[in-house]
Amino acid sequence: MRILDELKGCGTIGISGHQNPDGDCAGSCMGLALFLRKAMPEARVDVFLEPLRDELYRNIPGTETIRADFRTDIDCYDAFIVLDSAKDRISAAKTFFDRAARTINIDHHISNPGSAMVNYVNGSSSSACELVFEVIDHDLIDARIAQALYVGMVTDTGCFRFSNTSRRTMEIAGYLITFGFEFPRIVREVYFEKTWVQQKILGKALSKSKSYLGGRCIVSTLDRMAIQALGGVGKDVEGIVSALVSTTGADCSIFAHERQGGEWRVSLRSNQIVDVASIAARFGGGGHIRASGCTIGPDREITTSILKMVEMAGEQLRQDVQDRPDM
Ligand SMILES: [Mn+2]
Repeated sequence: MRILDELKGCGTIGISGHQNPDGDCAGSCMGLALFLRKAMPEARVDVFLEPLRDELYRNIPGTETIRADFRTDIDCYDAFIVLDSAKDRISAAKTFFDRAARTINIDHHISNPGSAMVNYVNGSSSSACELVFEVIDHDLIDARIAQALYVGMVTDTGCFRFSNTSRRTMEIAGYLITFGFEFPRIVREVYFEKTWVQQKILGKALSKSKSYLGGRCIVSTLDRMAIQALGGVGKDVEGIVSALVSTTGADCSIFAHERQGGEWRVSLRSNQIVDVASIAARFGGGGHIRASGCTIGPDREITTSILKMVEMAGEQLRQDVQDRPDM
């Protein structure tokens, strides 16, 4: 797909991505918007996204033009583009999408059935930003566009660590950094940096963690009181479950934190063997083999539920040993 061919004759273009936008969502929307504003100077390009986390707002160029209030004076956009998700997760932008004369969906989630008139969905791509790079004209890329796309690639590949990182991903990232933006700062601020409160919460979770299955499953929990006592809120627990699974000898981790109303949000990770999606599914949740989550309602006892999850992980680990051929 060449995006300029798809948008020929369009005077008004809307762009949106999923709710609770991450680096890939915001980076792909802004990367594409900055490109279109340059390639089609006569056209009006509006971006609609929920408010961004501060580190994304600062590190993705052009974010000050985002319409976070989802207001516009345009009734029907000539074209509306959804990035990094299907049309069902774009909150208030759904109205603009439904009214638009032409709709386009660009996404790298394999579950996306293609929800627009024109679809470019590639489940083997690392990120929506990688797909945006493929559809724009490369002679118009500048440092701002390159930086926006780089942020998304860093976010969705875990800094080029996850298995979705391909040779093509590295080639594109290598090309983008030649535009001379400050990429070490982006990796630090977007990927590694935590607030002091978040660091203290992580410390608390690590210090009270428990080791099960001979060190192959590391578990920790934080109730609301514990998070509040350190000055934090629910979203400050992000990344804890990954820190737990990075323990030597561990294959999986479980982290649960209490939300309003006595509900617990449980996150599960694994490195190589345990299929945490199947465990989460047994508790009404879901996700990927290596990263999943579920919610345990107030009617269920969290400690008992977690012990059941550990038991299921243990069964999988034992099965794995049995399945291995004799050396
Ligand atoms: Mn993405």
